[in-house]
Amino acid sequence: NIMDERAERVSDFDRAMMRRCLELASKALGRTSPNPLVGAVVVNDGEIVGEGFHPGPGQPHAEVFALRAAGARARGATIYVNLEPCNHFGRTPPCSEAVIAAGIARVVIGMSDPNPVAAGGRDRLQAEGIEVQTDVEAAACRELNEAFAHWARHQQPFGILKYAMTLDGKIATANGHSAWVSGEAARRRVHQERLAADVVVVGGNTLRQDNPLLTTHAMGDRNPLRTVLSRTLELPPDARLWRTDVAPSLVLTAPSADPDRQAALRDRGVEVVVLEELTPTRVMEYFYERQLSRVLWECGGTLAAAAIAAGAVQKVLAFIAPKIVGGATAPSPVGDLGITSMEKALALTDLKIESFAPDWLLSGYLR
Ligand code: AOF
Ligand code: ZN
Repeated sequence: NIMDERAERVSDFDRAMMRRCLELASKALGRTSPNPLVGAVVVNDGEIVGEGFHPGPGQPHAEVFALRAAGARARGATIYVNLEPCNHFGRTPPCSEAVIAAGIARVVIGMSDPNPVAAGGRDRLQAEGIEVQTDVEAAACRELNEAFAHWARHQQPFGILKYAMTLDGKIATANGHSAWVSGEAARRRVHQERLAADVVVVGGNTLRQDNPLLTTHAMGDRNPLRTVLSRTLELPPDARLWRTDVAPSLVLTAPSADPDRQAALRDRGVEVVVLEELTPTRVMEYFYERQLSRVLWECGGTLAAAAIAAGAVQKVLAFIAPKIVGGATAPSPVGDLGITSMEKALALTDLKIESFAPDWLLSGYLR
């Protein structure tokens, strides 16, 4: 039985080392796009002799740092890495060759490389007579690099729609008041999501109504590119988003936008880019061109519906607060999708529910 054999060869220790790889990989959270988050650990005789992670594009890969740290103790050792070692000359040489040259005896891999250009390390290592185990802690490994996998497979950024709603499905009261739907724990979780994101997107309405800062706050010195989509540029002159000393801001607009308003924003250090067509599809293409691979939509219902309809949302993070505001005209998280029958409802898969007391986070994926 193949599963039994595999179970014997992959131990709890192996799984713990793979978890360590993910922890190391996460040190570069938000800094590696369009590259993946990768960590590596070298273990000789049950002892960790080297660790490393990939800091970002153009820099050495995780395996290289871990092998360097291990030095001669890599000979006969096991290397753990959450992504299949690359087998290509990209910005850096192939990790498969580095692993072979170091005299590694066993390679434990979390997931295969979804990038067809770099894949093949596993076969290369096996051909060399090295023992290889794959798919160790696979679910956690795939989740950490879900944006990279989508990017590599579809040549598109990965879109995440985040919203916070009351138990009766409202994101604000009827007059637009929304601070705050969810509590502190949930909001901290959102800051963490911003840490992992390359871009955060809102529309002009959210900017006018909520005046959000859209930073990671205390989560670290790194912030996503804070982006507003606005055709008219009718935006408050004193918005918190124009504090470009805190984090960079980008306004995407249409050719019809008033040049004086564009100039006023640029004077404040805001980057203004005119797109021929201000649609979620074009916006995602633009992000792809800029190699921004994880896009967090924190917009209101109208833009959220347009993003979903355009296929710009792959994952949904729905925070649910145990409160009721009522109101037939109070806004809800997703506007009109043109769905008239319940069988046509968009179904989420791979659901997860987590507690951020007093709120809940329900997350899942859209096909
Ligand atoms: C690994 N270990 O730590 C990373 C890998 O341009 P390059 O040379 O940086 O190559 C980027 C590709 O290599 C990237 O698309 C992905 O397929 C793989 N990334 N591979 O063995 C690492 N970051
Ligand atoms: Zn590599």
